[in-house]
Amino acid sequence: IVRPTENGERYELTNPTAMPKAGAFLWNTRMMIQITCRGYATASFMQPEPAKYAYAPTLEAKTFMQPEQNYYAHHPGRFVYVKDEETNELFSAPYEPVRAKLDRFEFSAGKNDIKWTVEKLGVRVEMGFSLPLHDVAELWSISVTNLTDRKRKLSIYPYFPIGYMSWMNQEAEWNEKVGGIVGSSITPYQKAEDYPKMKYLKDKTYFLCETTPVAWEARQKRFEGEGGLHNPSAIQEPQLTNSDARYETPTAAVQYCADLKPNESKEYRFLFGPAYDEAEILDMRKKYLSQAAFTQAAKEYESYIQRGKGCLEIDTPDKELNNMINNWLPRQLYYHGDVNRLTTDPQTRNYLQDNMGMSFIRPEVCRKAILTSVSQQERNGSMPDGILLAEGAVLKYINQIPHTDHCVWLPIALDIYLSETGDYAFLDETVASMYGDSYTVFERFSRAMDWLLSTNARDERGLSYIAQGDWCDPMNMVGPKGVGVSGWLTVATAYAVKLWADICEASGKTIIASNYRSGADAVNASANEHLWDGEWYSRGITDDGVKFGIKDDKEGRIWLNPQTWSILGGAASSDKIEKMLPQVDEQLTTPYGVVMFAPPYTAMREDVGRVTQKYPGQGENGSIYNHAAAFYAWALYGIDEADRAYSTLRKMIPGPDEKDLLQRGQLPIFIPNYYRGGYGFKNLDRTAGRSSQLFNTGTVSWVYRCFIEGLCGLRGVREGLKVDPKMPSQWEDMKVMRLFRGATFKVEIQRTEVKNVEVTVDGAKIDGNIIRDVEEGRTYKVAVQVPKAN
Ligand code: CEZ
Repeated sequence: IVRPTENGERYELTNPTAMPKAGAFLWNTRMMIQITCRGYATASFMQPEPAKYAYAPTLEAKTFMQPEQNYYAHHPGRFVYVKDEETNELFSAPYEPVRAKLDRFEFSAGKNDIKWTVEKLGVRVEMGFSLPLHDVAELWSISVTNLTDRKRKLSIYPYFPIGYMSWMNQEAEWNEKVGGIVGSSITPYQKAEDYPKMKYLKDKTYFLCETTPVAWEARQKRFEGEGGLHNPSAIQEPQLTNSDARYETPTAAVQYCADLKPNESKEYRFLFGPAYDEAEILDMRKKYLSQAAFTQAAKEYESYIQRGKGCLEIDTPDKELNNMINNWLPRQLYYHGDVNRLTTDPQTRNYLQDNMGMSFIRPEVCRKAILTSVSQQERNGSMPDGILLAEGAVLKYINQIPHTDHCVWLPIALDIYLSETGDYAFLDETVASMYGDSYTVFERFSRAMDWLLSTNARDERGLSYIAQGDWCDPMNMVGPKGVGVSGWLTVATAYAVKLWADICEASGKTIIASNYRSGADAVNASANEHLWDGEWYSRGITDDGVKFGIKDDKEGRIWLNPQTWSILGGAASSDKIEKMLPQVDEQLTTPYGVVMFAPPYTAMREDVGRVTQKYPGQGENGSIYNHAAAFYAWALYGIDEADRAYSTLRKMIPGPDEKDLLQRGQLPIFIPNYYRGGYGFKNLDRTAGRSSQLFNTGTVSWVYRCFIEGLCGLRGVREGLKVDPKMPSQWEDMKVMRLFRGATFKVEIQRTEVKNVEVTVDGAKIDGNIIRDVEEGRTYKVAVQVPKAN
């Protein structure tokens, strides 16, 4: 039911009911749309705060993108009804709202567009859409073909519900001048001082038709009538009634009459989107609503997506992995780096991690993000909870809750940027902050590390305070009194400071480097004294001095992050690692990946917080939270655990076998933020493995890096490219194409009888495994021999 086509550039799903929530997403610099195989869509755009132009039929809460979003008959979507005028039979494409059993169904997710082919009653409907590059609009084409050898008389009804636009003011009507249905509204607000901001919002939604329809409905109730969406009353009549909506729920449904000879097709084009006024709608029509303009926009969009092409092409024994890495993962990463999840105040840790992966695609984006971040550094060296990206933006929602980990992500992002570019001059750049102080990048990073090491951030035992959360956002009740500490943050502090020491060292600042190294050592010593629980590290100590994430806990007994980061930061000695890894295998590893902790909480634990109230196995409450699993994989590569690393990463990708695909319910075109946990637990086992369908996740930068620098072992160092592949033991060879500092490396990796990695560049064996003095524009042929697996 799921198959890759065009070298994995597209994925097709051939059944609309097997994985009902499976879908795909497109974005441009100003908007994002996620659409399911059945036609339900969620779109939003920035103005500058996120807004909608197609709404639910009832008042919606404004919130961040939700996992496992639920769909229902009246959910916003993009549909076409087709009626056979001779028999009155009806079906709809792509599948909703009629849900008629189809003769053929194909949902095809591409990188640049999304398409469907649907057949029923001897009629083929092809739907497809893409986005323009800089404007907020959907470019739809719908074509209908007569597959029979007789003449057909059909009515075709594109149906793009607009929904409940506003409780203050809403209406819709056919607008002759623009050639489409236009819904108008006023975004609700309360404060008079907000009026100037509201005044210029794009409060209109248009559905423009290239070909004038014979009739339309702009009032949802009139369209649907008593028939319901499965068989709308208006469609039962010969012609739609040209209704309008006056403080009634708007919709956009239009009717075409098509008399089709055998094999004849009719094609229609539409534009769907928001606008400020009629003039803007007319502009959009002129700009986009023609075949030529569609073709042009598609070209532009394609080259935009192409610019996000990654720096790695792999040819390994694992075909599905190749597809994911070569086609889809860099695309997801590019999405993150280019639009920052469509928020104006991304959480600092998200902003840094979403952008650090851009080092592999467009390093200047990462560079800029680091500058933007440190320009908002607090006077005391700490980092704020969110980074403001638009004028007038403010910290909202979760960003009003104090989390203590934000400084940690700075050296992590910088480390990737510097390995990829070698741009150490960056450290000397001066950055004035929003508070008026001025320091170099180097000084700002040192200040952030100093803060992490200071008594503002650590208690008298040397453990890091958690306040109302760390990386684990909803862990809000461990330390609200300012006493509780985070086990993870403690070992993560050591990692961050150690990374920073390495960077200091590489830039020739040896004394400073060794000071930070001692700082990290002291943190690690505290961790080992207070957090080691015999076979693993505990997750923290509450305000009341209760240690948790320990063997005596019935729930939340062992957490992945403290183990991972104690490896990364060096707290864990090799004998401790030897104890931890089997525990992770045994208690946390499932067929769908490694869970964030286990067992999941089944009831509120008031000294841990909101995370324990999430549904068991969902979200942070013991799911396979891929972000945490990605940290783990990265740590594993660092200690040469190639098999564990590969298997952790591989399980992030749905499939390839059908049973796995069905259980996850997602196409292998992105990595979701989680798969449900609870594998093997009563009541939870049935849903274990189910995808969140949420493609916003810090996971992707880490995973991409794991494949480039871990699996392929092609990691930048100051002097050049270090070669140290880490293939899983069952592989004998693989080929890799890697772009690095403007050069192309064509690498063939093979297991042979060698003892250590041996590298041959353009026929000559090199000393060691660093290819030095990389020349821009040059293509290097690299042969790598790695030892046989034991
Ligand atoms: O949010 C993510 C955060 O964006 O959760 C991660 C955290 O590191 C990311 O920065 C782990 O906690 O309950 C909550 O508020 C949750 O924390 C969610 O909001 C979670 C969602 O996945 C958002 O996409």
